[in-house]
Amino acid sequence: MLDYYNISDQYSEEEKLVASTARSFSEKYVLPVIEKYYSAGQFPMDLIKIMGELGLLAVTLPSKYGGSELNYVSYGIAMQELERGDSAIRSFASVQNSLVIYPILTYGTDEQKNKFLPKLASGEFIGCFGLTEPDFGSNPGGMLTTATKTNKGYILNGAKMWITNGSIADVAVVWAKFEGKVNGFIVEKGIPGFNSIEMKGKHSLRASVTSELIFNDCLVPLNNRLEIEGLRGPLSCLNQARYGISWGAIGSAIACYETALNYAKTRIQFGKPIASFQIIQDKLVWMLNEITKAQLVSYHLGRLKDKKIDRPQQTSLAKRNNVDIALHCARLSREILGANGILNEYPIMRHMANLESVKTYEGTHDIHTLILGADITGIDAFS
Ligand code: TGC
Ligand code: FAD
Repeated sequence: MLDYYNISDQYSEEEKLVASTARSFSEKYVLPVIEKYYSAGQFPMDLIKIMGELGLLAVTLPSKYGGSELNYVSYGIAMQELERGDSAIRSFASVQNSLVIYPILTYGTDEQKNKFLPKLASGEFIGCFGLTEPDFGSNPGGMLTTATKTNKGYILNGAKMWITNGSIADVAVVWAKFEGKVNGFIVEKGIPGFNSIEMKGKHSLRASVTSELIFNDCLVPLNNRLEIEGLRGPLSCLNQARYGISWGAIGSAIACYETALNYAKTRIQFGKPIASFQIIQDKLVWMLNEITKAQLVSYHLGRLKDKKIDRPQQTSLAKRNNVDIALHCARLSREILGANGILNEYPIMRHMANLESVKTYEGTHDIHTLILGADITGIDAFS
């Protein structure tokens, strides 16, 4: 796999093992079937248990809760390999690792941790994360979903939209306003007043389940509230997921680059392989250049995270840059394949379409521009 600066030589033995485990998983279980699931608009449910057994759903979770207890570089490496298969597989793992296990581990009570974490780690339970609403995407602080407290529990009312894994989830981490402040609640499948509907008609992330969650006087037990208040709760989870996405996007970019390179070396036009033409080489070198830079950014960010000296804005830079270059790699690769580039015989259009979602979710490209702009100028341009 593309590693022009031999970054993987810097990996520990444990990190190398994660790379080979996740790579073989993608090659053995994802690549042979993904086009079929993508076309059908379905998630390959039978892969969940295997990911759980391989430790890919709870990479950094302590082993006492059934996790792999590895570092953030390992988590990133795993996300890169999964997304080389498909963004939907990485999305599933991102949500489980960063958006469901992380908040329960970080803000949950011992009872919540013991009840939910082992089953989430093994894949017996599927999780989802409900922050976005129909009218509040980039600006989650405006959310309308509310929680009110009664003797019996918290009553949730409102709706969440675009929720990955929503209608297949056993456990939803849902953010709602309680007494005017954003709070997190663990909502279990099947409780009265909680419904989910799968969203159809996506041209992107077709192998991922995306759903609407509806709360209609939904009674959540008193002990299912997380111990965190304010928007920093959900945003702290996003820091973890955005970091993983920065690695994942490199996986998509590499899949496109390698397809284009192999194609260019064998496709003959004007009596020569198209790889011999300078314009084709320029496109390939642009990809090599940007993928290598992206790998260095994510690898170094992982080391910062492992030392706990990272800043959220550094994650914004990595997510923003890496998804953007990955999308551009997909477009250049598609051009190199000419008409063949649009066929599902090759993975390029699938990655290109997926990356359009990845560019939007977890903070759009432009929102990350504003986060970085505010950081360097001291001036907040959001409103
Ligand atoms: P702002 O006033 O800047 O901040 C509110 C409070 O939050 C704190 N904060 C953070 N804390 C931790 N990590 C971060 N990255 C943080 N950014 C801000 C901040 O210090 C403040 O704390 P406090 O204690 O003073 O109250 O917030 P704002 O209302 O101006 O909004 C700006 C913001 C940051 C929300 C916006 O820039 C943003 O990030 N919007 C994007 C929303 C988003 O990313 N949604 C993602 C939904 S989940 C998803 O997409 C999953 S896809 C899953 C998959 O399939 O992979
Ligand atoms: P909007 O916020 O309406 O933005 C529209 C456009 O306006 C964008 O280009 C944006 O950059 C721009 N814009 C907005 N505000 C500003 C500003 N202040 N200055 C300049 N430009 C601005 N959410 C979850 O909670 N959980 C999930 O699991 C989840 N999974 C998802 C899966 C998929 C496939 C997709 C597509 C989305 C998912 N999301 C999820 C939602 C995602 O996080 C939101 O789509 C994203 O945060 C953007 O919100 P929006 O789509 O409402 O766009």
